[in-house]
Amino acid sequence: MRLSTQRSLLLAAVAVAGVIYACTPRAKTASLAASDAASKVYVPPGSYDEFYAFLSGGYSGQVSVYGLPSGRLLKLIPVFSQFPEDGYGYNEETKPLLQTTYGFVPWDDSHHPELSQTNGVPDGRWLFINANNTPRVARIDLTRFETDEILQIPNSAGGHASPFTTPNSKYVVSATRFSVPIPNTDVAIDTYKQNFKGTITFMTADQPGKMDIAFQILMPGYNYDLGHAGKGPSDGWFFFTSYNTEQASTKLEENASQNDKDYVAAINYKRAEECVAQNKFTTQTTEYVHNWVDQASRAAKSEKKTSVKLINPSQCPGIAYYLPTPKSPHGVDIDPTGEYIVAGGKLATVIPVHSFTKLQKAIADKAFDKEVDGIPVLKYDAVIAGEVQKPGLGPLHTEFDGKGYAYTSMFISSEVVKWKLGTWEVVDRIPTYYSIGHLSIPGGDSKQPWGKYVLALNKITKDRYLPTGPEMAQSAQLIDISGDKMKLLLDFPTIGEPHYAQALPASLIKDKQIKFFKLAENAHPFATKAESEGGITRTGKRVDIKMIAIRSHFAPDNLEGVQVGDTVYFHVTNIEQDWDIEHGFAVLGQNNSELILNPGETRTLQWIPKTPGVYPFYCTDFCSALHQEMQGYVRVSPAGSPVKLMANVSKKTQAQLVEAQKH
Ligand code: K7E
Ligand code: CUA
Repeated sequence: MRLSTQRSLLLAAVAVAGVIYACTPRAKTASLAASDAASKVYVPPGSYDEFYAFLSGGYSGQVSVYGLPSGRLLKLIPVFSQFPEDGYGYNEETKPLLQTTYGFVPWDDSHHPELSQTNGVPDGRWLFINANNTPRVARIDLTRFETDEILQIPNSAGGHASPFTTPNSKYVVSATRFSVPIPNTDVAIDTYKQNFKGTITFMTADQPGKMDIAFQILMPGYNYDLGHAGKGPSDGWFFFTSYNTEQASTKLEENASQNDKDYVAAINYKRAEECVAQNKFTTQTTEYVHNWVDQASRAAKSEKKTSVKLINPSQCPGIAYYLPTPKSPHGVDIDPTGEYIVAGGKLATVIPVHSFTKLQKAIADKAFDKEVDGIPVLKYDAVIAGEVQKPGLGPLHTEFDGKGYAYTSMFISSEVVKWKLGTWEVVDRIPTYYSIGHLSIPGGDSKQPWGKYVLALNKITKDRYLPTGPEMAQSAQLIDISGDKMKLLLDFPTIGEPHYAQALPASLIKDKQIKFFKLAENAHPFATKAESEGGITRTGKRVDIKMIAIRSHFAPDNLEGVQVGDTVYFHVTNIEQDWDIEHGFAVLGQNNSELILNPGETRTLQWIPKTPGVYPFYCTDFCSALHQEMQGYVRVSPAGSPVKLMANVSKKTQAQLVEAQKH
């Protein structure tokens, strides 16, 4: 088929698909009797779901946690975006997590949740997720469902191909979506071909609180899209899709869709480790930020880093190869055996599958077409294992069931297509509503998929739910893959755009949950462990208030001596030692969110009062029958007022405070 014909066919298909969405009210769950489907997703009250599913929040910057098969929303975990519901990114303890070299960045666009692995199987220790806009990778601890660490990625613009893991989570990776000048400098945009480069970054990830850039590989100035680690025989390799091999800097829609084939980059990272050990790299001065939570105080810290090891492939032969791949490939997914490398060419008419065995042979035989910037381009015929013919339109992402089948999402034809590894024949297809992006099978990108369900993560919801104005929540659909034929079971709305999701058996996580923080171990510098330890102190224009929260009061709860012009810090410690007993804190007129306090932890709210008066504060989390009594007052006087600092703590403490103030 001529290129232009193929392209207009695809565009026509897009248009037709659009018409279908607009006009046809879809039959309700055509594929399965409703009661049968309902019984398969019914989790009786008080019972637990079989799987935790972690859905990315896309442009909400968060992760949402759902139970499967019920589709119950269990939790929102804030990661890259401030979250007023629990004070994340607003309180003093978590603000440092959002520091970057661009300053405080309270938002991002997160696409790919990635569970940590042991021997190629998700292990339930951590969840990683990428920030697309200001390239970063975060670690979420799955004993607390909290963001613990965020590492910024220098020499990168658009951290999209991220944060895929190696089989023991020694590394997670990020490849830059946008090529830019490296280091980034002021050049004319039309010098793209000479001056713009890509990078692939390997980050060490197996030590909590110690993520760092292990090394970066300088790549040709293409767009890098997605990646996956090899496993089994291909362990030690990493695969990344690239598009815009045309190196266009304008109107990519047209200009980056010219070449019949773009590339999958095969990176031998064991070879990269050798080159690092042999000093075959350049130490580049650059700046990036590493943020992590100090577990003793539960307060985040932020540190600046100043250099990276940058490997140029021409310095380190054997580190990188290109596999020609039709056409503007998006996802690249490795089957559970580690032999097959499946690419989803957005504009391709087939699903190409490369063979790792053939790749090794092609390298040994030097079956190269040419070289780009020191990277050999292998011959397509020398590496291709097979092509899935007529799969549908717009293949994006593939996951595996561990029984020899692959499931590919088809964006344009809005369906999941099931096909057989090795014979490449399509064996089943099921429509999605509508425009599926990623799909997710529990463990479906790992060595041992748990199978059972595929979750379709759709871009457009249209007529599936009661309308809610011009914008509808995006949607996930749960499909049963336990039999020969896929069966649609359930639709549920998502938070933000659920690009990708990963799921694993609940049993790997649920019994490891921390229920409260031990007060005795709380090392926060302003922790208040008993009512008698509360108080108010002044250091110049800074006022620190230490306070406890317990059902159903704050202590102290009357405070005086604050003046206009002061910056006040309320350090509130929840001294409860029981599961799920939370308190909150908010003060009238604050330019901030509330605090939410887990049992045993201290959180700090900054407040800059602007006018004299008496300001109430209260508990925002309904904690007991006398929750409405859980309140207090802070008096604000004009600057220079003679009103003395006062906190109504026990007499002894107050006497000590007064004594301290005399000195
Ligand atoms: Cu396909 Cu960002 Cu992984 Cu969205 S990406 S769909
Ligand atoms: Cu404490 Cu409500």
